[in-house]
Amino acid sequence: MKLTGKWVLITGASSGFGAAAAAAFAREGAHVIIGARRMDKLNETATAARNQGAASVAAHPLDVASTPSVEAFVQWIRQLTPRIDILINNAGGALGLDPVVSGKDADWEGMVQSNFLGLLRMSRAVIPLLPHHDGAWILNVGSVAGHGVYEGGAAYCGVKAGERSVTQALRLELNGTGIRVGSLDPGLAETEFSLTRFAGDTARAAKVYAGVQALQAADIADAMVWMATRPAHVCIDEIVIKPTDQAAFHKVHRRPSN
Ligand code: 8X3
Repeated sequence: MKLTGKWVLITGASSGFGAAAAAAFAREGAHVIIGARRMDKLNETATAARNQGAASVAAHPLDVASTPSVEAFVQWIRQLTPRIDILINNAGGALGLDPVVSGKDADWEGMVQSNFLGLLRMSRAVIPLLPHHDGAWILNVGSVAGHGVYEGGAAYCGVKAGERSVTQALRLELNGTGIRVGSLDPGLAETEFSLTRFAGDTARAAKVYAGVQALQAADIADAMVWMATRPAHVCIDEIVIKPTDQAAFHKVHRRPSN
């Protein structure tokens, strides 16, 4: 399926996978609509997408953790286009790596709001704009954390497992409409993910990727474009992508530094 002239909506597009996806779909000639909380960063994404040849680019503040913000965002979209062809639910992330016994309410609630409820809110608001043909698509960005657990990951792994449940429920609910639904679940990826998880502690974040040839945001955006461009009758339900160096959560090959 060609992406030229398709309307693609990407949440969490201020950095990482979302920003890379905006550039990648722009290169395909799509209309790119992006949302995120940080407008300064979002505007940088918009400029980059314009430079990549998007049919058009529009950016607007969006906090998926807030129903009024999601509703205002979709009202704004309705002034641009009556239809969205592709929704990429990318917003979310991890907050903290504490074991349950010392977990913080703010971290847990933040992760549930952005990763899990945010996904539900965005899907509810945008599904009415998706056409029932032509391979319309909802892509939820999950994680390998939705396929297993690790110490300190109870809440994050929980919401990412929840994301898979939402994806699978939507797949069932939308069967017969022609709307495709899938999940893309990355492993170790060098984005702002760890910086956010560790509240801006750059040294701790850098350790996560030390010696590992981690995934880059562009690798994930590349896979998104591949999934989106399958023929309309082909739905990629779920993809797990990890760095070659990461065989499992606790099995990561680290190269010695020179
Ligand atoms: C990010 C991957 O392994 O840090 O979603 O949970 S992991």
